[in-house]
Amino acid sequence: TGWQPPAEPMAFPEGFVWGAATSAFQVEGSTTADGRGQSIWDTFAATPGRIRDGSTGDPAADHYRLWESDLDLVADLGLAAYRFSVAWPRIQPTGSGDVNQPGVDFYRRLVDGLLSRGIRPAITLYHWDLPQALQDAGGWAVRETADRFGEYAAIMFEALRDVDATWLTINEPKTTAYVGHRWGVHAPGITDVDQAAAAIHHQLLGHGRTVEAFRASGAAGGIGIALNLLPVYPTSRDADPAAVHTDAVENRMFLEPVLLGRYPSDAIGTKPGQLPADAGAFQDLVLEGDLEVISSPLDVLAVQYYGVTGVDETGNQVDLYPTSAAVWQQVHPEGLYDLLIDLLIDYPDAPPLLITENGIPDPTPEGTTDDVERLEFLRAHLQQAARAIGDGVELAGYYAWSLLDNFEWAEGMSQRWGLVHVDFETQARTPKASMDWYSTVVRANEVPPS
Ligand code: GBH
Repeated sequence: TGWQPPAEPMAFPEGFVWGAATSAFQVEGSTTADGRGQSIWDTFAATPGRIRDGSTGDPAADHYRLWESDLDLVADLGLAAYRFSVAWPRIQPTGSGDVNQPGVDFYRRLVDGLLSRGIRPAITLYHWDLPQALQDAGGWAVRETADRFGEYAAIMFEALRDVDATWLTINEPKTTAYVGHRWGVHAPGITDVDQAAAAIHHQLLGHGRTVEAFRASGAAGGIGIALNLLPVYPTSRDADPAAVHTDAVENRMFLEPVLLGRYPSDAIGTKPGQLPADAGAFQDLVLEGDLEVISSPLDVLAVQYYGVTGVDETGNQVDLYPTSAAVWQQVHPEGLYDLLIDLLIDYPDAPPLLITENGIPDPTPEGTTDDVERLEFLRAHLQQAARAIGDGVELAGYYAWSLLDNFEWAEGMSQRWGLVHVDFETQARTPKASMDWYSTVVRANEVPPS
């Protein structure tokens, strides 16, 4: 619409961090190797009807066994950074107590392999694979899980305390709360809005405790949280109030406690767009001192951007822009600019930003290596990122989602998000056209015009 990209390449600041991302359950496979315990996603994937194509976390992209050649690939592609997650059940098979040393050793090898190739690690501590034993004890709906998370995180800080890494506490607490506990489409498959609300607070509390554990550990590097944010556009004047409430539920419910030390007053209630949970019960979960812990200062705010939503006057989310092969993804590159600028205005004291996920699936389940749509998606979004930097946004880096085709949660292996194609029969890796293009962007530190 309004803004047109320049005819010349758009340069990024010196030192801008270019990477690609994965997560443990989505790529590793080997779900029973070396003492790994069971996670809620193992349970969920084993439940008939939960995963579209019936696939499980085994072998996924077999990365637990192929990690070394995968790191060679990352290096060959010229990426400066790689984001992965630690599978909590590899570290503590039942989510508490003794350390499973072979699990820690795997991530130590991975990190050393990155460092020896000159690649910066970004390490997510929780990307949805909760130990099943903790779910059996109530999962994120209970407060104890926040304590357990802090303890697990401390194990990892100790094990990797010498590493200059970007640590991320929790990946998308919103998704775990809403998709996992309200809609039941993700593990643990619960459909209870009050448990969803409780899961928000307990994840954020776990996040805060983990930040405290990080400071106490004296580990190198920095720490943040990865929030998936969703710019909300009202479809008419009459839709304005509902859009404000939707923004509270989708964005401010997470941004405000983490950055400002308070929950928004308009997220929970019975008005259009609000989270229809029990607001009183939610307040009862928030104990004295919790919000101080949750708002412990961060080194980075990680933003994951996939698209936007429209909201009508009844509070329903409606399509304003064309969707990708993922029905929930309304593709609108300018939404990334809007989001970054809104963060700059609304949270002037926020730490520097990092985009830790952005991407699009292949148009068909079989996938393609001639992925022009993805290439153009990346180009358009990187142009908007460069534009936002030019307008004052402090953006430290960008990680494409995803390095590899992988296990796409409820969609199983039938939705491919990789910049590298994976043949799931042979586990052969083939960079797609988008990856070849992205490599040139990374090496030049600028995004060319189309
Ligand atoms: C990210 O979530 C995840 O961090 C990553 O692991 C994932 O592979 C990637 O996106 C691609 O999906 O089925 O209608 O209930 C992005 C946010 C939240 C979008 C859950 C899909 C499910 C919608 N996602 N949502 S629905």
